[in-house]
Amino acid sequence: MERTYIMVKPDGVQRGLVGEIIKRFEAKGFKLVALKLTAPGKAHLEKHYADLKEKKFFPGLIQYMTSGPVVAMVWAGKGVVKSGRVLLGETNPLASLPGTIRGDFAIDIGRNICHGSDSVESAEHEIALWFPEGVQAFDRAVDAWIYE
Ligand code: 3AN
Repeated sequence: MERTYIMVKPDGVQRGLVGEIIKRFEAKGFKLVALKLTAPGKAHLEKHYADLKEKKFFPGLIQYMTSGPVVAMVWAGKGVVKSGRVLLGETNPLASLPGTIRGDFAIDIGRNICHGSDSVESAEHEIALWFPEGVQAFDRAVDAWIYE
């Protein structure tokens, strides 16, 4: 089954939005397969955002991302990478529709609450980076009620 890496960023954790974000992915029918509260250092975040390192906002991004703990999660399900990005909304919260997480709870691009992998390939790369210990497989009884 397809997997994606979803992260509640420090602002989302401080604002008490962890449950709200988990709730939306659960309600959709996706399966939570890994979760941890963690406060990674600068080097780890620089790896996560390596493709943005030439951007002007990069130092501010790393500072924001190391300002508090994050909730790192792996979610599984059919089409979860693309659908997860739809649930999150646009990178710029002001361009995000109501009903999306960023559309409902955020204003600034540099405080946009959550991260979601942008492709199946980057999802697997990010899962390996954030869960080097591996992700255990669990069966879930409701699958037959979600997939035909
Ligand atoms: P997304 O998180 O939607 O995949 P990316 O990968 O382009 O978007 O950007 C990663 C993160 O970098 C964003 N979530 C946001 O926190 C930050 N970011 C992106 N663009 C800007 C910008 N123009 N100014 C400040 N921060 C930005």
